[in-house]
Amino acid sequence: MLDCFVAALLAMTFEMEPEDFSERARKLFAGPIEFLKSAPGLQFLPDPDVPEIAFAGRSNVGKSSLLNALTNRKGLARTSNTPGRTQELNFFEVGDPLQLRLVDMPGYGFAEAPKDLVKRWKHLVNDYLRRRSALKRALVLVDSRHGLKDVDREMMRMLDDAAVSYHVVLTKGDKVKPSALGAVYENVMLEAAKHPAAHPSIFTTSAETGSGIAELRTAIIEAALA
Ligand SMILES: Nc1nc2c(ncn2[C@@H]2O[C@H](COP(=O)(O)OP(=O)(O)OP(=O)(O)O)[C@@H](O)[C@H]2O)c(=O)[nH]1
Ligand SMILES: [Mg+2]
Repeated sequence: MLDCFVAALLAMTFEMEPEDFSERARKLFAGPIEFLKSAPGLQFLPDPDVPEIAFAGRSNVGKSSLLNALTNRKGLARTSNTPGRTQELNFFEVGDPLQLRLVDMPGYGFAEAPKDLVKRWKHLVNDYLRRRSALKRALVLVDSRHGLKDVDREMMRMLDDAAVSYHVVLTKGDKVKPSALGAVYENVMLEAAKHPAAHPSIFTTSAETGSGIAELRTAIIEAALA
């Protein structure tokens, strides 16, 4: 009788133990990951059958590079020095069996963007953010050298309005001295705290050195699969 009670108690304790998301994240990101498709409009989206995590940020901020660093694959997402290279919603499938999708969104805010392109981008992204039930979290990438710009604030408001929770992620951390990085981090923290959908955890990353990448992987898995 007592044995049964102890066994039940043990089982409960075991069940209640928090999952080790970092180990789960490490395994998933080391496993099968494939590019699925580029969607130029909502009618081309895959079935919303698994959780999605979307990557947003100014053109050239390092979205595609971060995707490659997270997945440890150099050429998974196309990177380039030409702003505005990514124009569609690019879907990447993680896990076999499929566990989640990463979505590389078109970059915003480059000076020479034609007006109709900006308009098209806004429609596509806004529709996706507002209608996609599978979207569990967004990452708003911000260049460590520049901090938040008005276009980033606009993106954050768009996410607030669509009620999509997001992490601000500082990119290219290797390009900034630690003291300057600390100041940018502080400013971003203070400003993000005023946005209803901004998550309090902010990440500092470098696709070049790999710093902050494992932590971000864990946050992604926690947001998608918790
Ligand atoms: N030093 C350094 N360079 C980086 C880092 N991340 C990206 N870059 C460089 O920044 C440039 C732009 O990177 P991308 O990953 O193509 O940027 P993107 O945000 O996907 O750009 P679009 O698709 O045009 O919106 C490339 O030359 C990258 O090599 C980083 O962490 N450190
Ligand atoms: Mg890109």
